[in-house]
This record gives sequence, C-alpha cells and structure tokens, in this order.
Amino acid sequence: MTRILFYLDGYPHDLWRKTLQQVDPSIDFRSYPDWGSPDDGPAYAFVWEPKPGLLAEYPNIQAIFSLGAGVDHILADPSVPNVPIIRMGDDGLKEGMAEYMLMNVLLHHRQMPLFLAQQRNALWRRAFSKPASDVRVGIMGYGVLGKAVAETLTPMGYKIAAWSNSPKGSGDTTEHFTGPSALKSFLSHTDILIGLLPETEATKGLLDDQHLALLPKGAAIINAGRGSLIDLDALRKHLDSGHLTGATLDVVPEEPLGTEHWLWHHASVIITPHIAAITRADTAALYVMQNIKQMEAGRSPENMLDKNRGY
Ligand code: NDP
Ligand code: OXD
Repeated sequence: MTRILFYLDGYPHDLWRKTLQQVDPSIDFRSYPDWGSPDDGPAYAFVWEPKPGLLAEYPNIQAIFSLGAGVDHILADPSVPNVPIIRMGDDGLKEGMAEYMLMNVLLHHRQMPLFLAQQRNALWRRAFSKPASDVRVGIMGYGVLGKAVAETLTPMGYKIAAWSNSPKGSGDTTEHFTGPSALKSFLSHTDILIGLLPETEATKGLLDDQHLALLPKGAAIINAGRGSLIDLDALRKHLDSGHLTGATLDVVPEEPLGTEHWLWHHASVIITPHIAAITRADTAALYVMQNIKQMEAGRSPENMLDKNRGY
C-alpha cells in the first residue's frame, strides 16, 4: 500500500484522490491537513507550495514529488528534508507548454500586439510578416519542456536554436548553444526568445539591460520559466524604445501581479496568470505512480532534482 501526503492550497483535492486511486485503488491518499502521524509509516509527499516547516515534521517521507516542473517552491523552505525531490515532467505538462508557446510564437511572428494596438485606435494599417523559415526562435532551457516546444515549432518551419548548460547531441535539427560563453551569440541570433529556465542563482536577473540589448531590433520575448529571469525595468526600456516589439509574460517576479503594475497596461505586453502549462491529474497520477514503482524497485526516479545544480 502506498501512502501519499498531498498538499495543494486553495484547490479541491478530490479529483487528485480519485485519479490516483484509479491508477492504484490501494493508495492511502491523505489530504492536508489530515496527514496523520509520522508514525503511520513510510509515505511520499506530493506538494505545491507547502507550508514552510511542514515537510520536516514528517521524517517518514521517502521522497517529495513537486506538483509542477519547478521546485523553487519546495527549496524556499530551508528545513526541507534531505530526500529525493522529483520534478513533474508528465505528458500533459509538455502538451500544455507546447500549445502555449505555439500560440505565442505565432502571435509575435504575425505581429498581433501591433494589430491589437491599432484596433484600439480604429487604425487600418497593413504590416507584413516574414515567412516562418526566416524567423529565428531561441529557447532558453532545453529540458523536458524546452525540447517539447522545439518539437512542436520545428514542423511549422521556424529556425530553432536552444541555449542550455550542457552540450546536447546532434539528434535533432535544433542548433545548440552551451553555457555562459555562448549566451551572447545565442541572443544576437534570436528573433523570438522563449524563456523556459528554472529559477536558480545563475538564472535570476539574467536577462538584464545588456543581455536584452543583444537581441536584434524588433525581437520579442515569451517567458514562462520563472519571473526572476527578466529585469523588468530593462524590459520596459527596450519595449518603449521599440528595440523589442513585444513580450508575453506568464510568470512575473511577484505573483499575483499587483493591480497597479505597469505591465498590465503596456501596449506591447501580454500577461497570462501562470497558466502556460498546468499539471493535469490524469497524466501526473500515472507519472507519480510509475516513479514510485521505480524507486521501490531500487532504481532512480525520472527527473530527480540535482541539488547541486538547483534544478
Ligand atoms: P528541466 O529541468 O527539464 O530543464 C531546464 C533546462 O534549463 C535545461 O536544459 C538546463 O540545461 C537549462 N538550464 C538551467 N540552468 C541553466 C543555466 N544557468 N544556463 C543555461 N541553461 C540552464 O526543466 P523543465 O523543462 O521541466 O521546466 C523548466 C522550467 O519551466 C521549470 O523549472 C519551471 O520554472 C517552469 N515551468 C513553468 C510553467 C508555467 O506554467 N509557467 C509550467 C512548468 C514549468 P541542461 O539541459 O544543460 O541541464
Ligand atoms: C511548474 C509551474 O513549475 O507551474 O510546473 O510553474
């Protein structure tokens, strides 16, 4: 029997109980705050933004599953127990992110921020877009999600490049850039920049004034990794000067975005409330249960956090 300690504030838990028990009817699903006692035996935590200190109260936890791909919401708690932490990487999440990026790449490629601004002023003025084969899409982060996005955009004809930490094989048509020394070249060859990086010390504030200036004039940005990636004052400067033509932000440094924030009203900015890829109970339940099976067979789970790298 597998015991799951589930934490998700502000949303009903019944769907998760039902879906996990469809995969394995014997699951002992415990919905916070009814986690029972740590003496009840081994358990797996499955959490999103758990209350600081809570996980440390349960030394019976064998591993912690993040309800999302990011784990910053778990690592923010310095008392988090030293057990494997597993990032979500199920098919539903990949599908959701690929859809979101396809929608937004098309939107910036086909100049929708410009046409929406013109519509608000009843302005009928034509502007023409380049063919997809002349548009360079650069993906920052070529992990589970970056790769899924590349696979969706490639058949559309876009030129895809990706920037990541470690060298990648030559098994796809994506052009790869590796590490800090390649960032300048990557950015200067990117028309539509996609942010799909985790939040780590190395990624916080990475897209500052100087790095944004490296993007070619007319470039656009879509960020769905973490809000801390972009210096918002620098973004505003480059949008106002026309160096950048648009930005779609699904994540911002402080969520929810304050009602008075300038981002809401900027003509070139599209805001979505951290919904680019939402973890689906059906695919996530299968993913978690397969990973538990792996661990119980003595094998490493898929997509385990590397605590040294921070993602
Ligand atoms: P992965 O861990 O699979 O991939 C992360 C990628 O980022 C890897 O390619 C990694 O390089 C690269 N990377 C990390 N740090 C650096 C760095 N300093 N310099 C260069 N490259 C770096 O993560 P996922 O693809 O699953 O998810 C990415 C992020 O997306 C999550 O951490 C989360 O923050 C966000 N997210 C947002 C959602 C939303 O709805 N807005 C939904 C889900 C996730 P390498 O391959 O070399 O290791
Ligand atoms: C995630 C997220 O990390 O939703 O999955 O941001």
